[in-house]
Amino acid sequence: MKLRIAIQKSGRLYEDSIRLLKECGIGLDNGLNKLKTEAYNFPIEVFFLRDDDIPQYVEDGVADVGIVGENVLLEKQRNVSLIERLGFGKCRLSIALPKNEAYGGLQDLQGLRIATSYAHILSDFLEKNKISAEIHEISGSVEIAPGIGLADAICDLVSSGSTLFTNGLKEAEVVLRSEAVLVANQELDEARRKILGKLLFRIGAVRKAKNNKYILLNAPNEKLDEIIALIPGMKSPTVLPLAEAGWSSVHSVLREDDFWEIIERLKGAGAQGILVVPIEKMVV
Ligand code: PRT
Ligand code: ZN
Repeated sequence: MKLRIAIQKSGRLYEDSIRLLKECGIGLDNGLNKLKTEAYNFPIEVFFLRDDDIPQYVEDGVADVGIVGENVLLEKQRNVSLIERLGFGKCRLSIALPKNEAYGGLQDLQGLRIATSYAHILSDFLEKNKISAEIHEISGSVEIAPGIGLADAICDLVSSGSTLFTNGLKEAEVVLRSEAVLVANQELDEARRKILGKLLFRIGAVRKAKNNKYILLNAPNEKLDEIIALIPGMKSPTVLPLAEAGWSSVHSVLREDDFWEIIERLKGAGAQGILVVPIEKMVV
């Protein structure tokens, strides 16, 4: 019994999807242009598909789970379960206008022609905000639509914003914030559910590790209590005596977000030789 996972065949999610599986200790042969491959050390089979097709394949049970952008998931409106956000492929689906057009808020979208490949998401958004606009569904190169007179505005994915900029457009309204997500068929059998559970456990450990750093520092013994109080470790920090009398080495785990602020305070409290190292896997 194997869990069949669909990932993007090539494109923006391909590399991060493969990396995630590798970080989960799943060994795959590196063969591009394949339709599918099996892991040699985990009961999983990987299907390489176009991202647009993944929700349907998972709904139909051709694949059991899939990795796809939340934007695609919502647009395709398929009956699959969102299991986990994966933290990569981040972008936003935004409405953009020609840069010289004044924009004072949603009501300025009233009556516009908006070109998009995300007609469902956009129409839900407009309806929710009681805006009536005309949606022109087109499948690619949405950003050129205003320039060629096809539309007054667009609704498309943005990450750095440089595509909008080079096409003389400006971001006016964020419709959706998206990232890659793991989706699953709604009727997985017991055996596949078990494998999915194992995979999720590993994904959790990899993601937790990414959000945390291992910290080592030296502290004068008389400052130990103060320094330890600053570190919100997994449990309590490890404290080991140094060869030099009166000093200890403190080891613990820090959240990436708290990192700079705590480092400053540790230094202020007398910590020295602070080392911060990445963690590969973290199981708590
Ligand atoms: O061949 P296939 O159909 O599988 O791929 P695709 O061409 O449809 O998708 P692909 O590989 O472009 O994107 C896959 C997924 O990556 C998307 O569904 C999003 O979830 C996610 N993602 C993240 C993005 C972007 N960032 C992104 N910037 N998808 C597309 N873009 C495009 C956007 O459409 C625009 O043309 O990049 C341009 C804007 O980028 P900036 O950096 O100039 O703002
Ligand atoms: Zn696509």
